[in-house]
Amino acid sequence: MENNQTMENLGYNDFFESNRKKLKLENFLIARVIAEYKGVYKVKNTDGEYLAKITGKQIFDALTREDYPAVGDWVAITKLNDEQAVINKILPRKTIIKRKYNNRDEMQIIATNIDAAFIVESINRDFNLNRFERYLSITNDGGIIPIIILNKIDLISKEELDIKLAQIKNRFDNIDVISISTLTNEGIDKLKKYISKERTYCFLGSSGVGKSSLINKLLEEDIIKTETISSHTNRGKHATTNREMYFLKNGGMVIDNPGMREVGMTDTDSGINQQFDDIIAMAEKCKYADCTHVHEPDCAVLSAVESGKIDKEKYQNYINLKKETEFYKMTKLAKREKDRKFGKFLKTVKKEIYE
Ligand SMILES: Nc1nc2c(ncn2[C@@H]2O[C@H](COP(=O)(O)OP(=O)(O)OP(=O)(O)O)[C@@H](O)[C@H]2O)c(=O)[nH]1
Ligand SMILES: [Mg+2]
Ligand SMILES: [Zn+2]
Repeated sequence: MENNQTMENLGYNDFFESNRKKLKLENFLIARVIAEYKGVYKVKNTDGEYLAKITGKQIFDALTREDYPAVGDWVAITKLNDEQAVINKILPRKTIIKRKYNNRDEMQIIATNIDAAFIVESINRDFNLNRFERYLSITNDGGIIPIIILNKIDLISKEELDIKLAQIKNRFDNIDVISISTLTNEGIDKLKKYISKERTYCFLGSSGVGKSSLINKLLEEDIIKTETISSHTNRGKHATTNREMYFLKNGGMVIDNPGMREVGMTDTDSGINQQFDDIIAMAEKCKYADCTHVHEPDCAVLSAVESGKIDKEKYQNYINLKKETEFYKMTKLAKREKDRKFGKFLKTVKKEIYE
């Protein structure tokens, strides 16, 4: 990186600066989290890069995963030496992408403070409209612009590609789609046009779809290690194992992510409602205000599905995503109640000890 880099070049702007003042952090150095390893973060500012950990107090005070730093965050740090620092505080986030990633209802932050997300599927065997819809719901929810990438178009015919493009257009009519092959370079120039200086982007998608290969194209150098498909399927191995931000020559920043097996909903209501706005609008005409659109009589949504006005697969996906977010919120509530009771219990025990 050039030495005359500014904080703006790293994505800093008035939003973060005003929050820094509000939180009275003027005496701290500010840096951006550019990589995450197990419990250790790489942070970067105009002076350089540091490996950093959070304070014990932060760990003690953390209530959810959202209280821990994530790649993309702006943080207040204290330098320990030229290589190490401590993260004292996370500045409020402008945008966030999160998901539920296992059946223990754990939430994970994928990235923060990004402007747009490229949702990648490989066209030959990974293509799935429902999965796109999941990603679109979580990007909507975080206030992030989504762009769909169909990669590996060298593996199918022009006719097959046109059919898939029509399916996407039919299901998501106002999302930009880029068809790419990192093998033939088709579409790479189009992708480059989406990336502006001082803005941050991230690549999302299953393992093996070509996220790292795409970023290598943007870097114009094979900086990131990629894995051949046969070893992917044979060993179920992820080539990329940690989240990391890369800096492009044009001044844009891109975050590479490990492939995701599950894109579960958290408290994603608003993102889902945005994604399925035609169903939400139709629901206004249901007989019951609390209609779940599954079994009620005079349900306008079910009628629209029957008449073909609403795509059946889209409707089914809507019901599934809605169920997931309700379930997530319910288990969170139950957990909080348990924690509250445990807190009370501790208090009584303490009282008994002191009395
Ligand atoms: N045929 C074809 N193969 C591609 C294309 N892009 C990437 N690949 C291959 O797909 C395999 C996986 O690519 P990666 O870039 O490692 O995929 P990834 O999405 O980063 O995977 P994870 O890091 O595991 O999430 C590699 O063998 C690439 O060479 C493409 O456009 N066409
Ligand atoms: Mg990768
Ligand atoms: Zn209904």
